[in-house]
Amino acid sequence: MNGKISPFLLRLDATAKETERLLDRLLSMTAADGELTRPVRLIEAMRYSSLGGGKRFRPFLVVECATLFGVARSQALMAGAALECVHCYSLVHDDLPAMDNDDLRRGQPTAHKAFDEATAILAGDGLLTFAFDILARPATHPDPTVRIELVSALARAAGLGGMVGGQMLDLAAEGRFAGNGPQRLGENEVRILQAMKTGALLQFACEAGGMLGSATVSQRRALERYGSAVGQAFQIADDLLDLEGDPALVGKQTGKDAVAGKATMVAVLGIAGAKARLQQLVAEAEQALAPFGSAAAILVEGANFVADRHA
Ligand code: GRG
Repeated sequence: MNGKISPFLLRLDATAKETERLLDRLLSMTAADGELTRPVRLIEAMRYSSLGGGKRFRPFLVVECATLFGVARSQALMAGAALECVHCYSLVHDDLPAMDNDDLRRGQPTAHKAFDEATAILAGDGLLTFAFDILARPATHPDPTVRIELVSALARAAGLGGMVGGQMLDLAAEGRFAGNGPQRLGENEVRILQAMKTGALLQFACEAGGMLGSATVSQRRALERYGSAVGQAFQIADDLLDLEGDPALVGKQTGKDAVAGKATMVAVLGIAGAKARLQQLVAEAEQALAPFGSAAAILVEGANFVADRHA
């Protein structure tokens, strides 16, 4: 290490700061047109859950994929902020006693600990619906057809056949509903579960860049392939962090997956197998970006960042 921060980390940090400023403005105390008032406890819990933390990797993906097509940064940041609202809602609900029952998130008390359970549920609901409010605004894209495409794609990625569906499969695999202990899922079943629970939002991040930039069919296909590989890599890295990570860096309790009998790639392939798969996925992500040449170098670094992350 020569002590210099990499250009990748500088770009990630720049997007994180811009996303923070934008969310701070969008989630102000002042009611928007059509709203009567923003209840103080609710907006405080929504701000607590979405500001002042997080790598903002999903907004980074939106911005960098959109940059490939010369999309205005302000538009990409709006779509990134919308996606971050969905991501933050999912963390708030995932931490609830009925889900993962966690006390710490991003190194801070989880929303239901800092407030209360009912407020945390409503803060999650508020962030989820706010995401679609953001996407539907002309500042996200002047063409309503593009905005509808974004709204529809995010709904699909976040909902029944995406993240929420994946969370349901995850809870079922823990044996929550059948009462006879954790299910032993095969590799393909774990792959589908993870593609839904974690991959769908990350893939949407990449596809959104193409939607904002009116990409061609083959360019969209390339972003989809990249997003899918990064999504799978992200979850495997998360599984490895739960096993080997430092809780002080990860910002939450680790070692919970094995206790809960979670269906992970580490459980299916073993640690060495999961690490090998991770490297394969980084190579797949890089290959997918080949049509964009050197313009996509930062996204290749993004895939490597996912695989090497410690937090
Ligand atoms: C409750 C509807 C519902 C869905 C939950 C997000 C999720 C689905 C579960 C969280 C479990 C988990 C830790 C999944 C691994 C992937 C993931 C979302 C990690 C956290 O994302 P980061 O690392 O977090 O991007 P930051 O804090 O940087 O935003």
